[in-house]
Amino acid sequence: MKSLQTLGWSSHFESDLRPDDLTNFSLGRVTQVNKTNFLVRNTSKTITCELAGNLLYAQDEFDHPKTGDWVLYMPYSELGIITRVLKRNTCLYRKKPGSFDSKQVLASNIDYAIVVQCLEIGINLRRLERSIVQLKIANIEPIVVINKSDLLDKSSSQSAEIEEIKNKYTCFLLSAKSGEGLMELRTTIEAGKSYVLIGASGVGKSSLLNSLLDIEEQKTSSISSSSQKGTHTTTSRELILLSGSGIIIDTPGTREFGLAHDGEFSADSAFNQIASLAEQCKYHNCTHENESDCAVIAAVEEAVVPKAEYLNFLKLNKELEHYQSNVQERKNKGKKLSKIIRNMKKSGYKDRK
Ligand SMILES: Nc1nc2c(ncn2[C@@H]2O[C@H](COP(=O)(O)OP(=O)(O)OP(=O)(O)O)[C@@H](O)[C@H]2O)c(=O)[nH]1
Ligand SMILES: [Mg+2]
Ligand SMILES: [Zn+2]
Repeated sequence: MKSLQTLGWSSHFESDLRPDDLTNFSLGRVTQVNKTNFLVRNTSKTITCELAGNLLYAQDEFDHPKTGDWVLYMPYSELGIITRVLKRNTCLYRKKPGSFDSKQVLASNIDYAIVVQCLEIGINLRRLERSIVQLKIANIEPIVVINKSDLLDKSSSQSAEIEEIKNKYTCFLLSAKSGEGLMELRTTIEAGKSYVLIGASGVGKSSLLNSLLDIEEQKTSSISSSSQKGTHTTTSRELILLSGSGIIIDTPGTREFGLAHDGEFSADSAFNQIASLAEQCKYHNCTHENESDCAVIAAVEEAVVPKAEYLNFLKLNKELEHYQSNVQERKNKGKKLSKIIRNMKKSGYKDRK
């Protein structure tokens, strides 16, 4: 029998429990979301669950249970009926592909995200910065893994790129295949903490999880020789327990990782060097685009900050602003519409009199 802490339970969730909840319901953590049901793990087993009506018809899909959520359910024969999702501690989401103003949850109640890139497809610093901005928004600690170290070409620019990443982030260079460097990552994984693996298809997320488990739990397959891209082998988000250690969620490779956040947020927190330079800008609200006496622009001109990094910083900030203004626009439209409906009702009543 596992303890709740082994599954990632912490005092945060207790505050959302009502006095009779544990008498009336069972408690478990969602390990997988399928088309028509949910797998929920409790301290002794995994149960297939469905949604109670109030959740099934919830207005926002965002409120449906997601992999990593803690839920209350009512045992019903061999199944369970989920009645409530406990308030999320953290939630990793991205802009829903194809939408302008909605979010898609990738995993919830996560402490660390293992952002995987690999030497076979190539390191992409800009993509890494993008993921880290979204992780900062979600208050999730990033750990960078550069996989497939067995393919390292010392004569190429790879070593310099790896050094650059190591200087900026907690980073492990390893090979899920040969096991080289795996121990260093394994020893940093904390018992009872939740991790999510993210990165493009084919970088080796499932292979890494298999190596940490020492068994072939997750299906893997090689990247296409013609396109040099992964073949989207993992198709659902699945939570797996590492025996005596942490909890890991494997996810399908993402093609697009659009930024999404409803409130004000600047990419600064993911760009440490730019953030500390910004303190020396003349204007405290400097956008670092064209202001005079901007310490960031000066550092880019002197090549202290790489130009590509600076341009990505501006681009990610613009993307965040754009998302926020789309959300605002939708809210304003909603307000206008309800005002029209209110007025119509008022005049309707008058007409009837
Ligand atoms: N050379 C080498 N190949 C590796 C390593 N790790 C994984 N691979 C291979 O990379 C390919 C893709 O691995 P997966 O684990 O399926 O990748 P994934 O990130 O889970 O991909 P999706 O599920 O599609 O998102 C497989 O053929 C693995 O055998 C490694 O360290 N070195
Ligand atoms: Mg996979
Ligand atoms: Zn500035």
